[in-house]
Amino acid sequence: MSYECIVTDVQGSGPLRIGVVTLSRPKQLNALNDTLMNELGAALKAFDADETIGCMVVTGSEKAFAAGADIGAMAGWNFMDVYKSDYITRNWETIRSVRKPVIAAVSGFALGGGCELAMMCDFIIAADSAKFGQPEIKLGIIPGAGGTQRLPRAIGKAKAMDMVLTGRMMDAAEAERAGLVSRVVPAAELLSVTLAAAQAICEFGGPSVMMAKEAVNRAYEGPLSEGIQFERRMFHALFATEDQKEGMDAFVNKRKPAFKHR
Ligand code: DAK
Repeated sequence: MSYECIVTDVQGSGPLRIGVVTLSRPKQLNALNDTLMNELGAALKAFDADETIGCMVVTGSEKAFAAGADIGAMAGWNFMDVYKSDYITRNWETIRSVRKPVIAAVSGFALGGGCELAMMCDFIIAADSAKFGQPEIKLGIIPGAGGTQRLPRAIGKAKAMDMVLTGRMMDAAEAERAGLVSRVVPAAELLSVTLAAAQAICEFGGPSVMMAKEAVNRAYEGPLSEGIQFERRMFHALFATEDQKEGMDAFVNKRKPAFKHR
């Protein structure tokens, strides 16, 4: 499948492989327009439905993961344009319906919608060159793709307020200290480290990977008591899978498990 604003690729070895999506609007620092968001959603949904894919990676260029929503495209819109066309919700939320893990590999700028897109992924691995920010305030708007909600959950209210109200950028080291990213690696190793993490995920049992993602998202999005209840049900349900029998038998018999992803 060929796209205009993204490049897709399959990487890794073994029965389950890694679907990689690279954002590619280099002249605009991967600014996110409708075409790009439609293509990203379609590519992720296709990988999600593909039985041979176990994990996905979304990445950009060395200079920019994405410098935000396309300001040129938005500049002339009025309230009715964005409200009636359900701007953002209609194609930005697709990534949240993907059931397999999606890792963001971020190098360079992840600003505005770019930071929000990275936060919609399941976790972020950052290059030491990464810069995160929600600078929408400088454009007379506010974050509109979850930034005011996901950023405080990720880094706490004080830092989120600072970022959203001053529009300042946070470098990779600060982002790691604050809990926005899971690891920081040298820029040259970003893709290899991210692919290694994705490969490790691909080698675990598919049902437990999907249920683990669902359960962590409950913690992130809902109240604790509901999350605990959900986790318990998922945990119980995994005892109905072949992978649980295999994983535990392999441990007891001191051998490597051969998961069948069912
Ligand atoms: N959109 C369009 N083009 C962009 C862009 C963007 N967000 N960011 C950069 N570019 C373009 C620049 O215009 C420039 O194009 P040419 O002039 O070469 O044609 C090219 O990319 C290279 O950029 P610079 O020359 O500026 O490069 P520098 O290295 O000097 O600076 C920078 C890099 C990332 C610091 C700078 O480009 C910058 O500040 N960019 C804007 C960052 C920004 O403000 N991002 C937030 C965008 S607002 C909504 C929901 C969500 C949103 C909106 C509404 N609703 C629910 C309604 C989200 C909004 C946003 O994300």
